[in-house]
Amino acid sequence: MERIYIGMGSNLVDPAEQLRSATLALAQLPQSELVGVSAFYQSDSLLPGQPRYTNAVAALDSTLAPLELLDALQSIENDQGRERLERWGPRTLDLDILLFGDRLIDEPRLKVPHYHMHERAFVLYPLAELAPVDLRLADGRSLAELLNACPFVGLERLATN
Ligand code: A4P
Ligand code: MG
Repeated sequence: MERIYIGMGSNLVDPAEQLRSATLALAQLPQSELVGVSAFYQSDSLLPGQPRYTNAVAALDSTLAPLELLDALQSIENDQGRERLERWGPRTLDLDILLFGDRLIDEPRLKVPHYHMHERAFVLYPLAELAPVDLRLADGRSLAELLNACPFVGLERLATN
């Protein structure tokens, strides 16, 4: 079993409900056990002119291979009506593999750790609810260091999931 952290994001068609459905789908994945889900956080889109996002992080233990997990996550996205019209476009559901054990993965379809995760408050703060602060990225930086460098600005933590 490896511990995997998955970033969830939505800014279309009832985002909180999208994340709740995604959580149920993650709990059904084969060879896997859903360990926890963070609170939901709202923030403005990194791209102006898009609806606000709701984001959360899920922790999963799994024996799936990384590309098998990516395939499974993309079918969950598709089941929830994801349309890939433009990169970074608004989406009903985005599931990103943030960390996969302590692996460094650099394949055409999959880069882990997820690029930019280290500077995104909407990834780091929910991740910190689930992961130990001495968790280290493959490049040696700890989650505590990343949080220190990333202010909790523009994030709204929702009281209920
Ligand atoms: N891919 C490579 N590495 C990974 C990985 N670690 N996890 C490939 C998942 N997929 C990975 O992704 C494009 C391709 O990336 C996939 O086919 C896969 O093979 P996608 O989900 O189709 O496209 P995308 O989501 O538009 O691109 P990307 O790069 O995932 O965008 P981001 O970084 O997710 O940015 N603002 C707020 N507040 N909250 C957000 O969540 N998200 C975005 C999108 C912009 N602004 C945001 C948010
Ligand atoms: Mg994505």
